[in-house]
Amino acid sequence: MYSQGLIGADSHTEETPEFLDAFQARIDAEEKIEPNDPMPDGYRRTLVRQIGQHAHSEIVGMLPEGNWITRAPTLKRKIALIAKVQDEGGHGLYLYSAAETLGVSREQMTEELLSGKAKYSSIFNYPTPTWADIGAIGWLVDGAAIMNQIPLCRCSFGPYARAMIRVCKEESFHQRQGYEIMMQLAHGSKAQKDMAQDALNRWWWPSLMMFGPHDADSEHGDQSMAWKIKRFSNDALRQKFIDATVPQAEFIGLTMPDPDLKWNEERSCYDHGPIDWDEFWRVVKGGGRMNRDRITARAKAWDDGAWVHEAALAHAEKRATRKVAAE
Ligand code: BYC
Repeated sequence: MYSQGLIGADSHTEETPEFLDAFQARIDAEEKIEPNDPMPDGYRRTLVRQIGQHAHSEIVGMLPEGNWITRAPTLKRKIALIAKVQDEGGHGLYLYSAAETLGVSREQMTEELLSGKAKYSSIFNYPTPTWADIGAIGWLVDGAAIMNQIPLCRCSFGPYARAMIRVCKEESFHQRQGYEIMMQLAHGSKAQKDMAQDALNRWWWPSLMMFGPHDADSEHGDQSMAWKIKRFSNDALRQKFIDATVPQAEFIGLTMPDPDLKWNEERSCYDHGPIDWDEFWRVVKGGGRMNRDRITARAKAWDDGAWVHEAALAHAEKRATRKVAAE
């Protein structure tokens, strides 16, 4: 997907069976792989793809919530929402930096997002028509993100794993602010409770899709698990999320929009109804309600910010020239 630069590890390492075995032995011994270490090209490409997609998701993820900053119902809600959206921007920056250590530039990654070559999470292509959507995003979307990201703190690639530690702490605050919004709405007037239930109805299934296709259809899953980039499969994390979230909905008196959802004594987890994978792939391929708006907004932000970018680069170049001249 991304063209590979030459920064970091030697991209010409010959991938002999001995080299691949030695690399796998490091992974199996739980050693962290660092940017300048020799690594198989596939490992590097998988990380650039996943970290790039993750970074784009954080940045695009600022848009649906940013939409509500000027309309948050109280000053306190507005302060919390601004802080949350700002955190997402920070997460995107750590992640772009982690990907850059693998020899891909931020410009390349952004171009691939804007051209539609690079993906971002399907979840951000749904609209946020009511205030309860902000509660549902915090509770469900950040809740799903935490479930996915806690294991990434143990990812075999050092810069990604370290970035995830801070990201997860912040996501935990985001999840609570969302759940607290839902709790207050669910305990409010009938209209407020209905609004909360409607948001849950619209966000539940897309949240389950965030974990990616079923294991049998996950193209990269097995290799990523062998490389300990991913620690759990898509279905395993989805199940953990369902099991953690259903009691939270019950606690605030909301109903999951899945008639097949049932506790399974034998498996000690919830069974759930079928996920609409046609919808998932349609949204991933650009056919969601908000895909076009999201990319248009990102393209505008990139173009509007070009002068800042150029000024920062010119400043950095000038400093480097001065440093060389002084040596
Ligand atoms: N949306 O082989 P698979 C957040 C793609 S942001 C779109 O299982 P993999 C937040 C997948 O890329 C949350 N595409 O892939 C921010 C692959 O296509 P390519 C973002 C998806 O990589 C603001 C194909 O389907 N989190 O937290 O092994 C506010 C086959 O899938 C999706 C991350 O990015 C999807 N949902 O596993 C609030 C976490 N799912 O690339 C919250 C890091 C799958 O071959 N990423 N695809 O063209 C991951 O953990 C993994 O990349 C995934 C997919 C579990 C998502």
